[in-house]
Amino acid sequence: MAGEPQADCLFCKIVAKEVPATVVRETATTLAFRDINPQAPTHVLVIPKSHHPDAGSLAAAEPEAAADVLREAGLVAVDEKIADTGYRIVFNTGSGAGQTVFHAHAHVLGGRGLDWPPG
Ligand code: D5M
Repeated sequence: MAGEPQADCLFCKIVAKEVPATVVRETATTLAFRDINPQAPTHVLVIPKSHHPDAGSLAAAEPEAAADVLREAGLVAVDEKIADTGYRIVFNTGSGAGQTVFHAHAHVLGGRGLDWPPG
């Protein structure tokens, strides 16, 4: 069923505390933790606690949870003091776009200059 935890999903295991993560924010519907392979001085992932394979699927099934993820991404930027200098929220969607974990997640990146277009 859409949204239910998946036994083979790394981020569901992080939500369940079966895999450790450096958590920076948590709400009833979301978890924010530091990326294990940071691409910028601040690199935090914000995920819904419910399982959806990508951002579009999340928004279609649970629009309020998708909004929660976006709000939390903005609050991470405030906490990390990158809100004023500029930051990026990225949802890689599909393996061709670099998605490797198929549980919806926002990358919050900042603390350095960010080129456009991204690679
Ligand atoms: O992003 C998936 C991201 O997940 C990628 O930047 C590495 C990160 N990752 C993978 N395993 C972990 C653990 N265990 N903790 C924290 N971060 C992790 P994608 O957009 O799917 O490529």
